[in-house]
Amino acid sequence: MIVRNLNDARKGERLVNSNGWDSTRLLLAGDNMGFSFHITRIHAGTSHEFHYKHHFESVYCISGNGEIEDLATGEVHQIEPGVMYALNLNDKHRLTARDEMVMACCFNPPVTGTEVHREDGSYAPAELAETA
Ligand code: 9YT
Repeated sequence: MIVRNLNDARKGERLVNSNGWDSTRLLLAGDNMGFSFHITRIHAGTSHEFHYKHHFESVYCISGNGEIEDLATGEVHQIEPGVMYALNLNDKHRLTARDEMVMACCFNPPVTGTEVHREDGSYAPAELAETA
């Protein structure tokens, strides 16, 4: 069994800081669960274009609110606590936070811990990523 505390994880390398958001990777590829599990904070007033071409991601909003735009269709969905979205089509999207949003995210295949967004908004495919 694996048991990890978010506040402890935020004190070490599991906390990845980026421009306008951070992500604490509570489960990574090295845990051999078949998915990774992260708690992400999207900072208030920021907007991000992401395109996980090589991963499926599901995201559950714990707190805060904002919106997600499907960049293929232009459809906009409001995100608030209790709402989940799943990028089952590797959907290219724009995520905008009105206030700080705290989200629980799962990635399949799991991220290894080293990923940052590439210029096209994706993370590298699992076979190119380092193993955590
Ligand atoms: C919700 C979202 O896509 N945030 C960007 C970071 C990503 N979820 C991650 O690496 O945790």
